[in-house]
Amino acid sequence: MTEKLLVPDIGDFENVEIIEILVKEGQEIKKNDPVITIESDKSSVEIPSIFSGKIKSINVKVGDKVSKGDLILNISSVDQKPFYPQDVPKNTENLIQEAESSQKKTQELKKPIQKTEKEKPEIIQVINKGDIDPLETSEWLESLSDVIEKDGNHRAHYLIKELINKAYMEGANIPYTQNTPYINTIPVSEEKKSSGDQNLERRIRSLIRWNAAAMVVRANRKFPELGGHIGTFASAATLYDVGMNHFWRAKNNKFGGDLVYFQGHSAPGMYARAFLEGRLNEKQLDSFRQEVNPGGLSSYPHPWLMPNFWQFPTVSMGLGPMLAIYQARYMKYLINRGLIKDEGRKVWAFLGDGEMDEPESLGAIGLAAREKLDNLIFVVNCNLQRLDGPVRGNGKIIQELEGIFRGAGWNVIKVIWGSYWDQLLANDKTGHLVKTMNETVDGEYQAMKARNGAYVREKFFGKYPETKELVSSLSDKDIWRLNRGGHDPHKVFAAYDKASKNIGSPTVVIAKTIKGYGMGKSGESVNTTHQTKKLDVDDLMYYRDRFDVPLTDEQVKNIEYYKPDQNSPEIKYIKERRLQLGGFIPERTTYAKSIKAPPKDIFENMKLSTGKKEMSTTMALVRMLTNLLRDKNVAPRLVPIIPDEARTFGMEGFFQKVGIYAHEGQKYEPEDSAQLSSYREEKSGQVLEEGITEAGAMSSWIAAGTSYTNHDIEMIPIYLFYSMFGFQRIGDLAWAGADSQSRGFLIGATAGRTTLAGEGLQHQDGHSHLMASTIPNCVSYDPTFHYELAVIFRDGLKRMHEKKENIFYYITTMNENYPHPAMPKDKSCEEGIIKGMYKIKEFDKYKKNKIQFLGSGTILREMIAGAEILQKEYQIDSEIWSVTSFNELRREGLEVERYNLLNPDKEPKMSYVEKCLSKTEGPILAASDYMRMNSDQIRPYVNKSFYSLGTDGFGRSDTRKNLRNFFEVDKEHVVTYGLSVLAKEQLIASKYAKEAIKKYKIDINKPMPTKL
Ligand SMILES: Cc1ncc(C[n+]2csc(CCOP(=O)(O)OP(=O)(O)O)c2C)c(N)n1
Ligand SMILES: [Mg+2]
Repeated sequence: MTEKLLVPDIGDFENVEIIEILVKEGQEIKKNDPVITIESDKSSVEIPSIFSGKIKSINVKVGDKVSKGDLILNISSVDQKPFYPQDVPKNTENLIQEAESSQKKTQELKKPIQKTEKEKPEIIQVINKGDIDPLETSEWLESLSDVIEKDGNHRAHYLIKELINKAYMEGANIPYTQNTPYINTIPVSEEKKSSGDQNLERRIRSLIRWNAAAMVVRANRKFPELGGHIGTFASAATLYDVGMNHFWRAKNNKFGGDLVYFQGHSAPGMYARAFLEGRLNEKQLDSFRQEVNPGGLSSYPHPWLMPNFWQFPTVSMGLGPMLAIYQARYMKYLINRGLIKDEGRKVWAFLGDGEMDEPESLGAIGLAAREKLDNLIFVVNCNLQRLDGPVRGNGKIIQELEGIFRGAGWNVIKVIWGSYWDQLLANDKTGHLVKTMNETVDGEYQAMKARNGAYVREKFFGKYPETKELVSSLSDKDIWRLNRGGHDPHKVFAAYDKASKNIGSPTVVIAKTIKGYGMGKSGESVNTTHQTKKLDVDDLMYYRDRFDVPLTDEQVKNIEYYKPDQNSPEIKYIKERRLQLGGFIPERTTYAKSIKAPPKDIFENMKLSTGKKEMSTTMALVRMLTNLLRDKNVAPRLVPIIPDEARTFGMEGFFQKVGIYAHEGQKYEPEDSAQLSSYREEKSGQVLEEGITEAGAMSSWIAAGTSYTNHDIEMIPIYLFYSMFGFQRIGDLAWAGADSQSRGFLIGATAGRTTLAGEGLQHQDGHSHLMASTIPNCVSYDPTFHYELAVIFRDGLKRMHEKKENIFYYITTMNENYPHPAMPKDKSCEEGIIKGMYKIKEFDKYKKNKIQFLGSGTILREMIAGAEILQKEYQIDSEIWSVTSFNELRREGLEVERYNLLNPDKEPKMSYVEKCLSKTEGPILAASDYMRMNSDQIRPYVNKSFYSLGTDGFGRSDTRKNLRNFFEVDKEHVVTYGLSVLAKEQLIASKYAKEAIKKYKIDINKPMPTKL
């Protein structure tokens, strides 16, 4: 049966040009195979076949303009019924999905609720004050206790919810509560007990504490300038230890490994553990914070500096939480796309309570809940202090965080009180203890731990006669021993156990601890704890005694490390535990296979002239990506990342082509479902459509760019953004991405100060290249023509993903449409493009005066136009150089210069810039759509007069023409300044320049654009 394949609904476009025919007559094709590519002035999209079969005839050719309903080809179809993707009965699909998920839910509900043996009935707190009918209250509460006892928490929860619903329906005013009482979330009866040897674990923990502190103190004794932290790890030691001994599974040949984001300045604790594990030696510990010589330990987790150890840079507060969320999301993305197995791996992130002040820390928690990231566990160490003092002196950080995370849909587990409190809480029949706990603010809690038992008795328990009575039989010492949840391995174990088993939502464990735990007067719970890095002998003795470290006084005075013998129970235990959990953590390895760069011919059409056809480099990039999606090696590994700007960049074609990643699939029929580029969400979708979050998009880019180590699969992230909302917005994340050795492409689209005509000051970027240049492993380019882009991109693919160089690319693309010439035939052109400059054109008709023009990005075209005028109207010759990267040129120049200075007796080397320009004639005028500093970068490497034009100053909205005139980078200014430069060099008379100023109506009294 012969079928006609027609042009489908392509949205608002008509008469769209065909730029590629992807099939031949006689060819067998399958449903969904692309047959032609069409291109509007903004984007290019492939049209897929809706039949399988053999192509009988093709009715269109490249260059034809087509609209909806036009015949593309005839095909002898083997299909019984044509398949229209847009005809998928979404409702039916939804029904099936709903049925499946409700079935799953019922199954989950049916799962027997694990009944734990209860020693005694649940205690319900009763506060009598203000209760008009205490008897009725206690009947209700008893009923609730019975339900919990008989049918479990789920049933109780259900009944409470129903009661609340009913109350709403009846019009009752329900008080809003975001908090639970200030007690542990997990009742004692439900605590899972650790199978670990608690005595041995405590001894090990004590040694780790000691060695961590010793390492910091020793370093500072040698070099007081080095700094370091003791108090932070001291507060978090148990939180880490329980994870290390029982929960965190390492990567090995059988398992992908859990990913742990360690709190940056708790690094000393990780080194101290690695020392006991035999991974680091004393010499290395003694090189803490001395990283210049090999073997030093980095101050904080920096994968760049310790590439076999640290996996995640976290010390810039707020980045860790975001990166961890997007890492967990990316892990699910890889699973849902079928690229890695679902092994139940987890992402753990350790955060400080002060760190939660950072907007970034909380900025993505909604996404984590929305995407049901049950592979994510946050542990917030609430030691109630940050650097200067209390985090929430007048409030309670734990309650505040509980409310925020609960509101966002997280599973919240509070670990506030240690086991010594259990009995007291059980005896709190009047509820006054919990009342006191609720009423006491963090400032008081902190102060109490800086004092003693008597103080706590008076200030805390002394508030009510009932609480005073509760502790009447306890000594001050007993009261002092009442511990906090985060220091109690039992409570921490129970919390981690519950967190790891939680399904359907991310979990946050909010643990209460003491900053500088065990440091005594030198720094326990005092406002200056954070800065303590020196301990005197008395402090050290106290610390040793507090944790029973088996060192003599002499050894303490020498601040010796303590490492038990290889065969000691401690070392055997620590190793055995890690062996059970698959290996050491942290450890950074990679077993990813490289991705073969696509053959050159995939980019071949980008080396041809576009003739009269105009297009932007952004469009050329999208074309190129569409081509890459046909390369079987590259296609599945591309991770296109867009923060809600796909349409701005003409990438909407990707929605249908590869789908938008959505963990729930698509539960609705999109409004534009009948169109070719309709909004298609899919569980296995490839595009990460992030919504409006550049920080989130960058975090995804980092997750994908480090996939080769964290998931052992090399991926190619390509993140497209408004260039102004790149480095300027997420600079710190870019730095962390560089530290993480991310590989991938950052595309600063709509780039430059004058290409984005209408948008104005906040949108127009004239400095992103300068910011890119500050990152040592960021390779950046500002290409003008499509072939330059193709050469650069292919080289990037090769360097990063085939040869595994730890670099990343920043490429700017513009949204200005213009025709693109063919790539010059000169063999050195490709090399020049990659190195940063090549000669693109020469005017040499008159052989009198010559000037060298160096242009980059869109301004290169103004230079070419200006040079043409100079030739025609002023008989001035010129050579025009396309500078694809001032940044790369400068880097090479620096290196050569350094070599020459360090080798004064050797033949000097020539920088690439010098090689290009030293034999040329005339002065140099360079320009780009960025600040003058961009082109000024290469000034030192030329032995000629050098002048720069650029777009220094605030952007503003206007037409491109007016903007270029304003910033003095249009062809008229190129001509005028060119003449002026030649006059200054005394090569021509100044009258020519003066005439040009008049002719082009240039106001010489206009202030510098930087002042306007
Ligand atoms: C973005 C950023 N700003 C400031 C700092 C400096 N800084 C290091 S630790 C710290 C206090 C951290 O307090 P908290 O998060 O409560 O951690 P704790 O040490 O109490 O566990 C600050 C401000 C930083 N590392 N990163
Ligand atoms: Mg803190």
